[in-house]
Amino acid sequence: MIRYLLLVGCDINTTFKWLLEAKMIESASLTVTGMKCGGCENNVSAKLMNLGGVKTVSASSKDNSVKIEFDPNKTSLETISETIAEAGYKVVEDI
Ligand SMILES: [Cu+2]
Repeated sequence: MIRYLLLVGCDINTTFKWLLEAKMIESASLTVTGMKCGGCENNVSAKLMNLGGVKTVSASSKDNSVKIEFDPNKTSLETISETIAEAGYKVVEDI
């Protein structure tokens, strides 16, 4: 019985942590021009993944888009935009 309760407690804890983590992740889709090929996509992805707090990057030269999931406590959209610009691509502001 005690063992059972401990297991349940453990499960709740894990679920709670997962929910907390999911809540801290923000996703965004940026319009980025200047990427011409897979090399550009990899370049953008690698530079963004090097920033602490970026979880996933999906760059598409075809769609002119960079989709990201990041922890807003560790980085910001501003930093992400700057990093893309520094890599030589243009982030188009959504109006
Ligand atoms: Cu390229």
